[in-house]
Amino acid sequence: MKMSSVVMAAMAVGATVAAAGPTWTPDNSVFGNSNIIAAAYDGFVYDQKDAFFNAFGDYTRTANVGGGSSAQSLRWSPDAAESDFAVSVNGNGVGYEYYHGRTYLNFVAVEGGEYEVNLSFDWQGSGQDSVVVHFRWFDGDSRQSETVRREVPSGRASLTYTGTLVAGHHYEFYYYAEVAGSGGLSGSGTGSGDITLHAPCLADLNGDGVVNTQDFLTFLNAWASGNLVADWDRNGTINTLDFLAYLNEWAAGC
Ligand SMILES: [Ca+2]
Ligand SMILES: [Ca+2]
Repeated sequence: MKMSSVVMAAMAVGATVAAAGPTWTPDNSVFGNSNIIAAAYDGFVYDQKDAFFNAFGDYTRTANVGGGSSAQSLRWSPDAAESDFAVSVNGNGVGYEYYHGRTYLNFVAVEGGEYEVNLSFDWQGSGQDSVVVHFRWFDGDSRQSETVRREVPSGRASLTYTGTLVAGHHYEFYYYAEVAGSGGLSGSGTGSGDITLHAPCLADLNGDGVVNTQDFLTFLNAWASGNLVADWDRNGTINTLDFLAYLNEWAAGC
């Protein structure tokens, strides 16, 4: 190994401290209760079914009008939020119609870190003007927000978004999938909305997103030189157990 790579690896060790992963807990102190809404409007009649909650759990609602329906389910856990959307429309409506499932997740970020959103809705039918998926986050502490939206004239709308939670901040995540038309809407659609909290990749010591030989050399240098970064089991001493513990995570990758 060249001396320069040893020095660079040692510098990388000194500059990199693995962060804890993001965690969230339901919280209604800023934005009120979380909610899922199934809604259906056939031009004559509007039906909306809500489920309000302030806890992790499974929630399902279905709205029905004129033989059409809009259903939404949510499974919210400490690791993720997973939603499913299902719409069925039979062409009996007149004029402007829409069918959607909406979710409001209100929570506090206990620990900060990265999350990923994947939203998609696939409509197979006729009479539609738009197929939409929409995601917005609002930070009640910094008062910042961002909206990501995809709209297509037919077929499948989808979006992916990556964001970062700040520890201690209160958030509202709002997302929905919708099909709307202005005459003779008919068909069916299915979709999903997933929010995943990314566990940190601890073995990626230089933080470049991949686990490879460079990370291993970085660890090896820290271990050989007694750098506390190599105290992988955090017991205050650096020995063979730390080497084996790191080796396991390094072999597992991310
Ligand atoms: Ca790496
Ligand atoms: Ca140790």
